[in-house]
Amino acid sequence: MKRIGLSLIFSVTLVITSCKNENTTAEERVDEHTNLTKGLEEAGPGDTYIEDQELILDMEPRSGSDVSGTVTFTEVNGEVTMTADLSGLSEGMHAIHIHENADCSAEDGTSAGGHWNPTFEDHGEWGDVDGYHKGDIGNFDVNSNGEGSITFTTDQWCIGCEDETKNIIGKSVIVHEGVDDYTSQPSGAAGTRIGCAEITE
Ligand SMILES: [Cu+2]
Ligand SMILES: [Zn+2]
Repeated sequence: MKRIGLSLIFSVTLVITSCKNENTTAEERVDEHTNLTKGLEEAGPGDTYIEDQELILDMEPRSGSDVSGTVTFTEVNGEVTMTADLSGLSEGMHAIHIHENADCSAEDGTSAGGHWNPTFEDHGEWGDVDGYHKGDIGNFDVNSNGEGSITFTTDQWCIGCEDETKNIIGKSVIVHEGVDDYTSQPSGAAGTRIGCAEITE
């Protein structure tokens, strides 16, 4: 399942400004707010709006695993948020990265290539002053039911923009059996690739 949603959300500032009537009750303000939002959705060209883009990807099992779930990317106001909701994993910490190719065809996920590293830095923990890959999301925890989730937000990615040091389209999300040690080169010694999702529009 892949879905691209493109919706227009009108400026929050406009809505908040218009809801500042101190003589109304909270309930009335909610009504006012709802009506105003409806009104703005029908507004004409030239009005302020924020473009909101969303990709929903299925995580496919690799290397004989039972991994499943979804990975969602949403871009709002120059920031991309990734949310992965996964199951079928072993309990404990697992690495998750963006790898350089949108190609999950290999049974062991190796077709996805190495970590996405458009700025040619060393592997590391996200934000490390000594460098890190743009795909170095990190680790997430999985409970005793085999379920785990992670939410990650950054302004260093975009969905389909011109800047190839930021554009996540054409890459893939890989989940590993092991833990990223944030030190070993070139990929944190995270082990077998047990899940793969191609990031395509
Ligand atoms: Cu990886
Ligand atoms: Zn890396």
